[in-house]
Amino acid sequence: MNDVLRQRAVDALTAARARTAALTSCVDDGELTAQHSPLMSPLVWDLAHIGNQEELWLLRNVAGQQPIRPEIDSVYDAFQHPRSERPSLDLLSPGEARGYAHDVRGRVLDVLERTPLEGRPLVDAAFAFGMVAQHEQQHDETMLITHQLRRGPAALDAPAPPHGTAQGLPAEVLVPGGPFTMGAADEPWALDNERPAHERLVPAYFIDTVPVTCGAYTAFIEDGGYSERRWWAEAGWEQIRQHGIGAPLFWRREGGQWLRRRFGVLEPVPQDEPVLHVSWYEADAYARWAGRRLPTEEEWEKAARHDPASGRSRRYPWGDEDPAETHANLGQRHLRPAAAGSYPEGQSPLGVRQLIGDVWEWTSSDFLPYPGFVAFPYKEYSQVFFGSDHKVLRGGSFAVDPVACRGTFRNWDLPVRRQIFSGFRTARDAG
Ligand code: AVJ
Ligand code: FE
Repeated sequence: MNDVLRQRAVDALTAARARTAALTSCVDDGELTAQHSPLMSPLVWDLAHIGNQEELWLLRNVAGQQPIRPEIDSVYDAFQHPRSERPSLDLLSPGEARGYAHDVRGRVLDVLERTPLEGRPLVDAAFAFGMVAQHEQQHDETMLITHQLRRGPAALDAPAPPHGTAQGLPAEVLVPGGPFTMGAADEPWALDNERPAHERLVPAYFIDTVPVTCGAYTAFIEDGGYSERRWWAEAGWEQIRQHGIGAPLFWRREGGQWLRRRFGVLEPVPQDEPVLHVSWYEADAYARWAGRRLPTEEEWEKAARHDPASGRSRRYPWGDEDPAETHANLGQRHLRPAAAGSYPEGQSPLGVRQLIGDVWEWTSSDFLPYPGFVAFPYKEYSQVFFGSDHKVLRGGSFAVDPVACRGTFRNWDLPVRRQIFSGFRTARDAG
């Protein structure tokens, strides 16, 4: 068992590092140190931050080692410096950052070799390695967002995802009222905010079978959705007025059609693809225009995990098996969401599709702790973000690795954010 846990940790860490290397080797050093948007860090900051967190969480905390370079800790502490200021810090050069992360990783693999992973408090050691792999994958998604914001010719490429269809599927699915188990129980790498598992009573509701598509969203735009005050939450209305927003980020109108810029390529907006790069306010306004609403976080999770036949909650919509390529669009295998209706093998027991992968889905819920929440390993991981500032996103995007995605996984962000790989689906009360 120890060997299985150890191998799983090695594999997850190795896969994350391969992705980090790919994202930071396809552009030159000038582009690694440049700031492509004030919303993002220079790529070289993420690279060294990945190494620094790994050093803190595994070498210092788990193994009790002394700091390798204590003078750099504050530079890579996300709480000390907002992203917009990071280019002006005394950052490690790309070569130094790579060398540092590589050095940390070598020592981590030595520690992993020597650390028993089973049993209390050793389960926590196994978790710590999983958490570090997830952290690196989360920053890989962050770096992919930076790539999307970057100007200039494409630096990344990937094959197109499978092209399914929503034709013939019902527009919405009825989820019957009743209790379900929310949150993670036997999920070894679940983060603190996904715990503990607890029962929720959820009244019956309808939820969209597939995420809202670019085509459907275009109908909202062309119906004057962005110029009608009544669809918008107050702060959302202010944001679109102040910044002159009239379409999802990266869209532009040219020659009578909608185009979008995607990783350096300008292309017609695909009508049947889930809409991407919308803020919570845009999702909320669309839902109101459509006579619907965003699902709550518990409605989203019940649609994704509840098995009405057995009454138990699954790890994923399709069952308990880890994600396979036929289940979901995850792991940056593709650089876009798949058409709505794709991945029939990944659907939930009630037939809801694409809950996992493709686009992060905004929910109506604030990011709050579950009853019985305990911060672990630090309150800076989740707890400091709880409250009404952040909205919860669920399900993961095409850019999320399977190790950092499950039916219980909770992401959060500010409702104005739209550079993230965010989309949504809508819901309504039943009865
Ligand atoms: C869970 C994606 C909101 O990027 O701020 C990375 C993940 N936490 N480093 C973020 C995270 C610490 C986090 N999100
Ligand atoms: Fe981080």
